Amino acid sequence: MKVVVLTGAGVSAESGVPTFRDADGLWEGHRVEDVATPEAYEYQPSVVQAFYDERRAALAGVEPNAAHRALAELEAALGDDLLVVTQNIDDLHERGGSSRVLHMHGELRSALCRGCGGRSVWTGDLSDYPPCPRCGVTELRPDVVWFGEIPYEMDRILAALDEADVFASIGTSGAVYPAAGFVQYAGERGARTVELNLEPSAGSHLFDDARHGPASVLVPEWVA
Ligand code: BJW
Repeated sequence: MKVVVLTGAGVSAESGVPTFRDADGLWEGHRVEDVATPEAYEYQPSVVQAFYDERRAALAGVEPNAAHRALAELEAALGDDLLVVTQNIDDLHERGGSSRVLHMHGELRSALCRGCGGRSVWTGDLSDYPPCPRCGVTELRPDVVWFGEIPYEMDRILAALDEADVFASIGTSGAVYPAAGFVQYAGERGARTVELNLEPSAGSHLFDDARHGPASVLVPEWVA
């Protein structure tokens, strides 16, 4: 049985990582659609860099929760037949024991060179942006996907959805495309679709099965 799991901010919420669109969302009063853009970075690079520096530093103080661990157990059972596609830029799936993880919106622990396009391990600290290890130019930016940019790994994700018997969406509001379209894409190709989210998402009606509650409870139940 081939399974594709899509995760969003809700899967890390109980680890203490804020979500984007809940009341105590990440951008403190700003709509994420207004600030998670290349234009916002052009206009106020130091503000945006500081925001990601803070989130990178905060990673050290959070741990994977029962939902991350349950998905690692599912990988132990299914092996290559499980693929986790995460919109999250934290590393909690990996620290929870998963290895088959695609970060479609990038990663906090990675840097992207605006000069050569190379991706490298992030080594900078607050406001200390090192030169690109590949081309030597100091043009590193957070390696994350902002609105208007193309998410990573789309070919591999769509290929996995083509083959999936089950598609599960966990802890995501369904507000952002292309991830929000995966349920329809997978369903049309024969996958059984399930939503596990605190509350009904924007596309909840598109799923064959929708279960609502905290991921730390729902995911272990679903995996068992
Ligand atoms: C719990 C819980 C608990 C809480 N347990 N659950 C018009 C129509 C259609 C599309 C577009 C359009 N206009 C523009 C577009 C495209 C645009 C888009 O979607 N815009 C929308 C605003 C409409 N998309 C893009 O631009 C994307 N690129 C693109 O489309 O390129 C074209 C292309 C695609 C494919 C192939 C070829 C070409 C890029 C989108 C980039 C999004 N970037 C961000 C920032 C990343 C870096 C960072 O982290 O800072 O990604 S924005 C932000 O939203 C972040 C997230 O990954 C993403 C999704 O958020 P998520 O994870 O769903 O979080 P929340 O907060 O929204 O929801 C949390 C959920 O958890 C809630 O439902 C809670 O209830 C729940 N929850 N606690 C379980 N304990």
